[in-house]
Amino acid sequence: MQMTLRWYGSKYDTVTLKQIRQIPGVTGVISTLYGTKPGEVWEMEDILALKKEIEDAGLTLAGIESVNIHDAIKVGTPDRDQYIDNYITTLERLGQAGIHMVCYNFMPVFDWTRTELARVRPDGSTVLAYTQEAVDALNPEDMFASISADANGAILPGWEPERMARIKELFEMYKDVDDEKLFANLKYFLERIMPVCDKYDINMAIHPDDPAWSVFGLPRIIINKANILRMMKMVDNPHNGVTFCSGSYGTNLENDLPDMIRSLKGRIHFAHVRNLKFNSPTDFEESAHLSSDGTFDMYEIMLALYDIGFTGPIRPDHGRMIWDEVAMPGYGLYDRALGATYLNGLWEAIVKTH
Ligand code: DNO
Repeated sequence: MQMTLRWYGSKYDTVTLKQIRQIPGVTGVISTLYGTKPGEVWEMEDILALKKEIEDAGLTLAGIESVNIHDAIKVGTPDRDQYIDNYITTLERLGQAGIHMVCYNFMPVFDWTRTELARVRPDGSTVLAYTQEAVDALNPEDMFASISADANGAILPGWEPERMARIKELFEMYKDVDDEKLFANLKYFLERIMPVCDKYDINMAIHPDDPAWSVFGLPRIIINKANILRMMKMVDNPHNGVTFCSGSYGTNLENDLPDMIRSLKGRIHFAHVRNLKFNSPTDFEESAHLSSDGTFDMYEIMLALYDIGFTGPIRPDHGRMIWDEVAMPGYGLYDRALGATYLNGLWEAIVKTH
């Protein structure tokens, strides 16, 4: 595996490439052209400039998170082919630039959802948190207002203001889309992009829905082992793979994370590894990565990745805000650096004892 950190680009991120380069064992970053909108074709010169900036800092660009999917593709409207063509052009250019892993998600309207961005933990750190009760008490517009008010001035991925300004329209678009329709639209999209992925050896890595259940009545399909195996079979190509995100699948305590990992051998192209602490099955907060700080056994998760021969990029996921850092919630330097170091430590021990 290759240890990486997510980096939003020098225009958007409070963390620098120089800082990332100094975290022991982190050799790459996962990045994106953060200023692009879903549906746009990425310019080759922008892709190459991003890659060069990262390589000049002594790191590699280990993959893209995310090339986002336009709603026309998820809803399956008549203009979807145009947006899929654009996506294919972007993939071609990424392939030509030597980039072989692309993370994306197929969540309607919202990307990941949290109800608090700065819940205070007993040690004084602040973390992202979720309670179903809070979601049930809010309408989607209010949810956006409270999220953006807490974001330390950052634009959160999936919560871009121009997108949220269209929230009513977006809900309207999805009103006839149920789980089956969403599966069918995902299949259609994957079948169209697989030839370009085969040609350039691009591993597509779908990110799970977070939390792993329906929010605000919207369909959500990338939530559990049965659905993900269905997705793997419906387009049975090794380039059709997943981002195994422990913190997203783990929101549903019925998901057995090590077992899911073992069932996805050969199809996990990217790993997000983080821990959650549950206060009740519908109230959780993002703890430190350490097993004893949360609910998951991080050793078992890393062992399962080792057992399936995982070689792709991995990253510590959201970190806590500690040591008075001010950064995009979940994406500060300090706690993610601790997370990377801890995961590297677990990995070293597993490698030496197996
Ligand atoms: C949240 C992230 C997600 C993820 C996308 C992938 O912090 O894990 O925004 O990047 O869902 O497309």
